[in-house]
Amino acid sequence: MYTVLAGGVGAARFLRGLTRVVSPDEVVAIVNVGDDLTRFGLRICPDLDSITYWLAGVVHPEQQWGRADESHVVAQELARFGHEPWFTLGDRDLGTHLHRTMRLHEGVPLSTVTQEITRAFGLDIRLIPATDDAVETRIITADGRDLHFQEYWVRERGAPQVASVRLAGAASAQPAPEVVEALVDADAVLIAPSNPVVSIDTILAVPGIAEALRQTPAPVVGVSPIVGGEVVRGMAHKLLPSVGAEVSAAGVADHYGDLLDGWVVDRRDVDAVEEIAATGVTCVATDTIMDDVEVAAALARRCLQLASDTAGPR
Ligand code: FO1
Repeated sequence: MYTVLAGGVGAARFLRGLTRVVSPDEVVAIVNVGDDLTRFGLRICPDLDSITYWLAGVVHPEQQWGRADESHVVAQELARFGHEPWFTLGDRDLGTHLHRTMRLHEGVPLSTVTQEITRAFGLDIRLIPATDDAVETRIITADGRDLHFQEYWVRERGAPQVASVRLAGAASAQPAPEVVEALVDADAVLIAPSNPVVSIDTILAVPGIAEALRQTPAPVVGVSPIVGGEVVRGMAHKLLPSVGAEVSAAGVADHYGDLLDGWVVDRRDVDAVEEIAATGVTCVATDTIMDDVEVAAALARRCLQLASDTAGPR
């Protein structure tokens, strides 16, 4: 079993490659739920849905979230009532949110509903939300506001300066069923090139998950989301300074610290390999920009190779 800590699009691209290299039914992704929100009474789980839509081949090709061939009839009708359209929900996408919300109201846990959704999209990979409990990434801005992650990123377009980030509800949250087992019993644990602060740290903030990662006998190998000192996509460059981390491949490795056995950086960061290796983390450089699935598959193969090279008692 190959267990991946996953955020949104970076993780989706990586998982598309990994599922070319190993059988999808051997892959478990533990997915961030800190971005989740309720709009119009509907529960929306952007990272779970982005991964599902990517792997099912139905993601919107330009946006890279939401559905391809999407229409917005419902959003237009909502605008009629003056509902501010800052978070767009397409008609096809709404089907997923309606099903999820209905099942959650019936008392079915998010992890079970997620399995129903992935099966309905024909996926064999296992996606597990980090927790079934309500947790929420909050962005504290330099001007003292406390925003939901989506208010910061979508409504305010990531413009406010970030003072700190917290996962509200984390202290009393529990890992979803099988999350700890997926880490402890894995052959390898891979950390996708997702946002370290609002995707991976929020998974690790759920009590018991970081501990399982430290305890697992499996090698833990991560991929840098920072290439040449710049973020590949998203907002990691705006958030890393808020946790005192440098915006570089070495900075993110240092942020994960002793969780890592191996770290994969892009060829453009080959100069950082020695510095990272000096900290005791085995480091290699390869192509990490997953514009096509062949690159993603080669990257996944390299990660598994590194995992087997670093396997053994820690
Ligand atoms: N991102 C946007 O920039 N604008 C949107 O209106 C928007 C709507 C949306 C609806 C469903 C969904 O699953 C994702 C959506 N996203 C939207 C993407 C999302 O905000 C983020 O990119 C992720 O949360 C970060 O991983």
